[in-house]
Amino acid sequence: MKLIKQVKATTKFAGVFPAWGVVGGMLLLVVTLSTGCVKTTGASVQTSSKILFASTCSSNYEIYTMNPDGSQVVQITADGTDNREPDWAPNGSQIAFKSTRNDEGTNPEGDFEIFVMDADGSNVRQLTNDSRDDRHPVFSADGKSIYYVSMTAIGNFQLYFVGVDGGAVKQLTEMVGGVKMPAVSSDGRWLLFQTDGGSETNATQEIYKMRPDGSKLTRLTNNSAHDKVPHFSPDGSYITFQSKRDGDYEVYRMKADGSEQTRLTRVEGKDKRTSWSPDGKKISFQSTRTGHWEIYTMNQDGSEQKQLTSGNCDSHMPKWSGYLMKK
Ligand SMILES: [Ca+2]
Ligand SMILES: [Ca+2]
Ligand SMILES: [Ca+2]
Repeated sequence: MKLIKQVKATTKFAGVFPAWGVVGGMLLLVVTLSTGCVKTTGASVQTSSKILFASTCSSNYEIYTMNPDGSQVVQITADGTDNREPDWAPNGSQIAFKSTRNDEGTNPEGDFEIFVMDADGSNVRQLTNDSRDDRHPVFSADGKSIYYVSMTAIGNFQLYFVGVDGGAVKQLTEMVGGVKMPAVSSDGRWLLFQTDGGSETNATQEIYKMRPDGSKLTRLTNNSAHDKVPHFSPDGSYITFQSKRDGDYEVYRMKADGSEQTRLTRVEGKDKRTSWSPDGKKISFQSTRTGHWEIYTMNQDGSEQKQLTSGNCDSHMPKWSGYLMKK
């Protein structure tokens, strides 16, 4: 991948700013261009919940936030590289993400590395430094560490762990076929992930949970279709996930022990990548039902599905802040 220097990308960005549509109310773009850089309001700790997402609306993947009703869209990154898979720190003060940035510095291969930045996009720190693909960063419940997956020497992905302040990385899984998409329970006692299936096992992707120390590994789904991208509800009683069991990717919900698997979406197009509001009443997800990837919310029973983003581009990977906040 050819990377663009930050100063050039910023200039280009200012000229082709995305045209956000208006869906379900006013969608206000709050960006101040100051000396060629995107400036945000940048509070250190959040006092209200925001939805974090990645979007191609400025031509490459950049990271944005918005209010849970779709208003007040703020662009957080603008360096012209590939910035995706953002995740909130428990108190909303920091964002973890993956990026191909720093190709002229600490990431000469231009592969995906794991980064952490302050919530206003400042103070970016690179946590991994290798030539392999690093993906799916999520904060631990205490906010001190990041779980992520990294490609191993044999080409599958396994779960790793690194401190937010850097330091040595630690491998947590060694599963046949590999694992992806870790998620953390709000009390920090459980990890969720999907097995990766693929050519090594010729198996479907299925959802597992385990303790962070690797004990109590439990398979939660078991069928002939892919089940993937699990997320706990804030109280840990439910898990949302996506499945192809009915022929089209839909969002499902199950109890934390794998029982009562219930379909929540019934729309043509892919419905994927859930996250929960901090009060456990709403679920955000992404869908191709309009032809582009757009971000939606719905009640936790699947009712009142509402489109938040709209544009001639794709918006992905919503993460609702406050999920891990201590009540
Ligand atoms: Ca890497
Ligand atoms: Ca690298
Ligand atoms: Ca669907």
